[in-house]
Amino acid sequence: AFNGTWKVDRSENYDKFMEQMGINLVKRKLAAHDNLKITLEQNEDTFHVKEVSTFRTLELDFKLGVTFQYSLADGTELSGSWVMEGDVLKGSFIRKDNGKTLTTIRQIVGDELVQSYSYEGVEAKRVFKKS
Ligand code: MYR
Repeated sequence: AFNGTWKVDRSENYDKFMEQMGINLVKRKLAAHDNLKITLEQNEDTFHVKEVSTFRTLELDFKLGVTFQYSLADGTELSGSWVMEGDVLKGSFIRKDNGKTLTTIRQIVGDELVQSYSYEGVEAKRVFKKS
């Protein structure tokens, strides 16, 4: 269900979320128009991810339940994993610089992919359409 290429359509509270993450105004303004496109390809419990944005292009593989490293576009390093609960992908990642946890959920709602983020009491959402 997650397979395909997903292009960000809209975001909710993403600026506040990035602010809570400590990202400065200039970077937040750029990130608001990052044209993020995520391609997901699932094979049993392994996912191949291609991420394309105005910031960068990267590809990675992760296995459900297995910890991996991931860097945000600003260089902030995270370590964590995704698990599948029913039809929902749940991610829990720890920031290496301060030990704080960022959680995120991916789910299909109608014909959209909704990714929710939570960090230190602030939540945000980005909604992607299949392209
Ligand atoms: C992936 O599945 O796409 C790779 C792992 C993603 C890790 C969690 C992503 C959190 C992104 C938060 C972006 C907000 C930046 C302030």
